[in-house]
Amino acid sequence: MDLTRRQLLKNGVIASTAFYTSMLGAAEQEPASQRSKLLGLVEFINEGSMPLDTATGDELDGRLYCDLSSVKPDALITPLDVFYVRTRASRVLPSSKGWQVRVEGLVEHPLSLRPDELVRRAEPMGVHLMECSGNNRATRFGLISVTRWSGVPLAKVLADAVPKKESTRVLISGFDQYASESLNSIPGASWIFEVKHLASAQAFLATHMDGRPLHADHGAPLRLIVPGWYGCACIKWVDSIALVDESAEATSQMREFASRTQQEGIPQFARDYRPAIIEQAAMPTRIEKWSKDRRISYRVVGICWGGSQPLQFLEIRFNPEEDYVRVNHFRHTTNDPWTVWTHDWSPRHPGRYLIRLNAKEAAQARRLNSGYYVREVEISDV
Ligand SMILES: Nc1nc2c(c(=O)[nH]1)N[C@H]1C(S)=C(S)[C@@H](COP(=O)(O)O)O[C@H]1N2
Ligand SMILES: [Mo]
Repeated sequence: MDLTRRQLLKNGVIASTAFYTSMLGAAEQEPASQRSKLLGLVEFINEGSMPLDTATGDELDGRLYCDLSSVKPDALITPLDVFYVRTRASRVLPSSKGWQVRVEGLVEHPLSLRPDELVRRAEPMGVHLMECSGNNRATRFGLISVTRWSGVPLAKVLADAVPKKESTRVLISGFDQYASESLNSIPGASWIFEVKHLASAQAFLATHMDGRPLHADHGAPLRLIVPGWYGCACIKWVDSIALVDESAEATSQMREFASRTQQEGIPQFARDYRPAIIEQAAMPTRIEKWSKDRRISYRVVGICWGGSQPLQFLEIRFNPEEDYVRVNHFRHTTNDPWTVWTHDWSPRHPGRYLIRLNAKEAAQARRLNSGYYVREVEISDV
């Protein structure tokens, strides 16, 4: 049902007040005499041209960019088959039957855990967003998704192994051998976290997405999820959890992603890395063209995510020479996962518009403030 609706929407043939009112809430229903008709979507321009919602490539160069235009207030969770993928499963990935996760390093009781044990211990872990730190205009911002996760809290696994007093950090590594060489990425995914950061973020070893066993491309049998952190820290195909101390050097993955996770230079030691958290961000994801009483108007739908405090308001600007105005329909109650907002827009002239959001109250929003999430459209009818 939802798929058909998405396809219909893309072709602009849905003209239903039912859909319109589902976005506005019953209070703003329009009388039947003033029927509104959704004419279609306006595509963003000057972005990558790769296909969306389709897996391409293999292993380290395998990707799936999800189509954010289907995110709506009533469709917050990304359909599983189009949850973004950055690095597809290795062709030489061992079967999960013999898989072991070693809990090792500075621990009193080294452990070797089997995936089926962890699946038995899995509990609901909530709905969380994941975004690749390399998500940008060239990737059509398709490297961001939301799902409902289950798994085992990392704190429980660590407690079972009893970390030694001198341990302060945790090195989490995944299986990263591939049959073919990558053109763009360095193999070897592992990240070092401060124990207290993993605890405060409520990190977990995920076993299920949206009630289904993890797919190989998403890190089966086990992957790490650190809510609120960039995807590059969310190691897939986890096979080792090692307690380390302050002398630990940064991993190749941390160095590769240093600038994208806003580090100062490329620090040599793990202790000199800032948490790879997603600061407050927001962007438009869909521009609807409507006819209301035979007049053309537009509705911008977008998302707001990251950060640590809900915002009272969000501002939007259509081209640098215009002023920021408050987004009409914005209610922010959580920083994870994303919040969908809508804004009514009646551009005065045809032409190109650079749409940009501003979160004045956010403590930190470096990417957003740098114009990183700006998106452009060409409006022909006003
Ligand atoms: N083992 C391993 N884990 C990994 C990676 C990888 O290449 N190898 N890529 C990371 C990056 S950069 C991202 S954005 C997320 C993507 O997770 P997904 O493909 O399930 O969306 O996985 C992370 N975990
Ligand atoms: Mo990533």
